[in-house]
Amino acid sequence: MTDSLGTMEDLPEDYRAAMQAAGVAPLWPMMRNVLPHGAPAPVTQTGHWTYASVRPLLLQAGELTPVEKAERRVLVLSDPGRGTGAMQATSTIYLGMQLLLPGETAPAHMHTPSAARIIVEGSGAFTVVDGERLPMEEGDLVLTPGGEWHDHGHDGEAPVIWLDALDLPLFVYLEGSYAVEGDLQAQRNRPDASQVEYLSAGLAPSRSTSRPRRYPMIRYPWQRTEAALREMARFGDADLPELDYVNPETGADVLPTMGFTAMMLPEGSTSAPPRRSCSSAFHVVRGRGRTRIDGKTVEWGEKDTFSVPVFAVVEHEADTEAFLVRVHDRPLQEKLGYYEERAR
Ligand code: GTQ
Repeated sequence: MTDSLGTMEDLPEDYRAAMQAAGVAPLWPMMRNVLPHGAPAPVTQTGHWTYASVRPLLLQAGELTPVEKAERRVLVLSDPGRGTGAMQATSTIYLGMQLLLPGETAPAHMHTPSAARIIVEGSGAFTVVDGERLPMEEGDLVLTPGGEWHDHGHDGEAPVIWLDALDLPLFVYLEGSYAVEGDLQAQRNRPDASQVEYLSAGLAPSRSTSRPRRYPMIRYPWQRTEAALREMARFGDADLPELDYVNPETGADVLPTMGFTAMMLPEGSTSAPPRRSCSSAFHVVRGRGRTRIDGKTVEWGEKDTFSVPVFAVVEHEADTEAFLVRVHDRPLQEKLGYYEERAR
């Protein structure tokens, strides 16, 4: 290992000009930028988007921009490390807060990136994914896997707001991001699969008579997630009740690149997870507390969202009983044979 690699300035002027003319560049002056020693050097910085600051702006967008002019009425949560306007919260995760007003429709489209929504406020809205009508109630996780048609509607009385998480930055990086517009979908006249085929954990439609879809369950009702976390807190062995959202047929993460993990922090509890190679964003479903992230403290409250760069040292502390959902890119990293955890 050498710490003193040659610089661009070490090289003669005419050689540098000749390299430029040939469309090449020397690796060694840039070597440590792309391969730093021992651990990555993330661009991502911790972001904290309080609901108190985002909600009024989103409601204002509802007055300023009709949904027909927006297709999706969304305020994007920009990574402070990349600056406001950055279409990403971490290297791979896009986050946006979306508003739908009563009676509005967000038209049908499909796109190559995958999306998932965590419902933040309101009731009466629904998403239709591949013909399946999915009610959106607070805390629910609703998937829109890449390539699946989806449109949003709202039969309720008050504004509905949800948090979108997409692997959009990754698809932009792959030069693979695009959408196709279509007509609103016909809705099958039946409840979504979480209410029928997959009503109970551990039970799946008989394999002898059914051929499961690639994404058999699209909606994960919060009520059940919270009930399961509470029972784990009561009887489980884990210090900290945590549940990964999984495909009920395969046990795999719900989407190819993004993972979702729900956690409960009992009142007064603290938690110090290992340093992880994946980037994360936390959404506070309920509760109040703080998280120290590489020494920086985020004081979070209900419906806030904050991000955590790769390999950060993280410590949670809950003032009240708290429920958080973590969005992360562990599934992607595992597929690359890379995911690691390190002791603090
Ligand atoms: O609801 O389909 O935040 O297509 C960004 C792109 C939401 C959506 C976003 C989208 C959507």
